[in-house]
Amino acid sequence: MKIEVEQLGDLNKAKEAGHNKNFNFLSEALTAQNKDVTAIVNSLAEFQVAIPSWALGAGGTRFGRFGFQGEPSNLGQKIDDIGMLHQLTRTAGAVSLHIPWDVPEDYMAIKELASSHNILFDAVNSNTFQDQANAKHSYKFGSLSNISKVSRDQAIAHNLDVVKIGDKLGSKSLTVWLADGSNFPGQSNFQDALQHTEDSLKEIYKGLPEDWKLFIEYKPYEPNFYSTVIQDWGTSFMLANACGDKAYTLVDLGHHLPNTNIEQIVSTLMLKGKLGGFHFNDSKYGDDDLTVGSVKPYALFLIFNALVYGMENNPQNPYPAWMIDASHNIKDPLEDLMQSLEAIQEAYAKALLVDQTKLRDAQANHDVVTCQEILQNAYRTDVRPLLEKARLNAGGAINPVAAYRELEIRKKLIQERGANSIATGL
Ligand code: LRH
Ligand code: MN
Repeated sequence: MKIEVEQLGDLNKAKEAGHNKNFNFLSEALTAQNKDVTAIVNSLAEFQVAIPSWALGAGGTRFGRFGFQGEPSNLGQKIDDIGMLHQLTRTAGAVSLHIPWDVPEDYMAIKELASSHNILFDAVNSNTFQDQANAKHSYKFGSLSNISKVSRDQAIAHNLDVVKIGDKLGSKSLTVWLADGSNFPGQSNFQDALQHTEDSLKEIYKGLPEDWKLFIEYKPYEPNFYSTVIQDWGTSFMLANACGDKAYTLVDLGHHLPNTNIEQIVSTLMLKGKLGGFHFNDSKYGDDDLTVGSVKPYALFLIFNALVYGMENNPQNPYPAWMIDASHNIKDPLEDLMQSLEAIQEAYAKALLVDQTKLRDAQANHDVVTCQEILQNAYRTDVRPLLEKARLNAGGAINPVAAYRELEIRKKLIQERGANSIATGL
């Protein structure tokens, strides 16, 4: 569904006075600190996050799923929903497809629809953690790591098919996440599993078009609960190096054991030129896939501080891929995604306020107190007027969630799609 530009204009009109007052106040304060407000606003506008095609309906757990009315029941409707998100936020300019959940029926039609919404195709995701109905060999005991060669070959072939699908859509990267591992001590030979995985990834790597990237996503546990073959950043980093220059590590924020220092992992990967991209979400315990910034916003800020430093000082690392990977168990998926996009932009804006030079000087003088002051001054700055300005400049909504509700978009989607339409995905 498309929102009429006039409708958006009217909604913004009602909020413009408040926005201008806050924006002018903040700009004055930041300009006094020699911050280039226009440059920061432009950086926010350029920062585009890919929306996961598998997170546009209600998610669930093994204990149940509470459906959300008006869900998109095909890829076209998913692209339409992302188009609506992009119209309001101006920062959701891409989609990350999951195969086979979202195989296009008509490639031309889907490409035209996506470009009509200014939506690009970011990384495509393979799926060797579920057995497809017509599958010859099961992934119950693994895919790329499986002791049985026929299962490994089937998984390699699937990944090469996913690359072909992405290539037809204009995608330039493949994300491989493996559920492979074991549930009990003694169940698998760790070395065989890792070596099979490395050899299998190298076969997939050989099939990558010249200008493509391979993202290797790690995760400590789930669905296997004793061991996971690609369990941590080090294993992913090792496998990426074994594959070659086009292979990188993908950091899913929810894929870390409690209290892991993720910003240090990000710094290390960027120094080594192997940070491929992100799956943004938040979590309290495990891979909870909660709204970005809803539980640990300061941790997200510290990660963006490491990212901004890396993007300014590590030309050896390519521009990372920004993607959300969340599951909406109780919230309206579209409102949840808008809150996540806001939290990502907010963390990025605050990180852009960190005076990296002053921080280096304070670090050099072991002035630990000043180091913290520099970080927390940035973090404690209410940057929301900058986000609003970036959206306004790009024709978006000053307040996307408020606009979504005032325009009764969910109600219209239910009228259009019915109450029982269900989205493919998690
Ligand atoms: C695994 C994961 C992976 C996706 C899946 C939907 O937990 O993060 O990125 O394939 O979620
Ligand atoms: Mn993920």
